Amino acid sequence: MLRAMNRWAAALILVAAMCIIFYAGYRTRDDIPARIEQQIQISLEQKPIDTAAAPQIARGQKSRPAPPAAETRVEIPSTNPPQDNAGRKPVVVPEKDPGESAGEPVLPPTTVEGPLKISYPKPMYVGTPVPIRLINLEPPRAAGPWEFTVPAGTVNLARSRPVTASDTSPLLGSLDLITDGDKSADEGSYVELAGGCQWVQIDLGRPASISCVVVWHYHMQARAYKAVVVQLCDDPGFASDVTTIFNNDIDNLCGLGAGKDFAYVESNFGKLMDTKGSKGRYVRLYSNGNTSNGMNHYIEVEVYGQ
Ligand SMILES: [Ca+2]
Repeated sequence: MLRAMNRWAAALILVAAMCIIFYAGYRTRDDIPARIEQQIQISLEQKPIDTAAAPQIARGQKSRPAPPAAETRVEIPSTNPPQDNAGRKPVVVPEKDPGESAGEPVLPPTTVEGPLKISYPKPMYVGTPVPIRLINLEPPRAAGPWEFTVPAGTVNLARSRPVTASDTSPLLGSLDLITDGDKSADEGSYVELAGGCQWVQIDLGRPASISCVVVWHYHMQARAYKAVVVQLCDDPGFASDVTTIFNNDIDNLCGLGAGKDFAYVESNFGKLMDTKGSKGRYVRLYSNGNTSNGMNHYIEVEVYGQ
């Protein structure tokens, strides 16, 4: 009898133990989604890694862990132009070349050896021609463009370059008119210097090999300028190593020595002077009045070289 009761007690204990184990397993399975959700929430609330506070690379360690990628902001350009507050489109001002002025456009350097291309102003002779009496006046030349061959890389080195003069206070105009590219003879397009022997000087900015110089003194009237002398030098004071490329000052009025070149009549084609590749940084041009009056004038000077 006692042995039978022990069996029943053991069976009850075994059944109770199984029920407890089954119940515990059931609770554990129900908790899994809740715990996963809690872990995800904790991960989302974690702050970014502070790279400054991150441990330094230990000796022998090849590299530190890569820091979290920085936020990349992608700007999507608008297809509409920006507008001001009034909804109006802004005025677009085109960029201007520093060397650009009211004159002719700056031509690019020549790419091959060939004819020099010069932009000429329109002829502007007006009034009654004044008789020209010079014993060294050249024979009449057929009016037309100059035919002159220049090497590759030739450009007008004088364009927009600074100009100085013996007469620092011109009677009309200003010295910058001499290199501004405007070759008109209209009022406001030329500079008038005082009478007597005067010079103007262009700084090319660097020593250059010069093929030719083209000069427009004043072409509103058929006249010739006297004592025209053109020189090149690397010294702005023209104290030494001066190269004279043109001199028709047969009476040595400017004190630079008597020249043998011909005097010439002004025209819209200007006067081309062959410098035969002479070198220099500064170009100085002298004159001593003209056959109409005692003043000295310049419309434009071009210096073609490399
Ligand atoms: Ca000019």
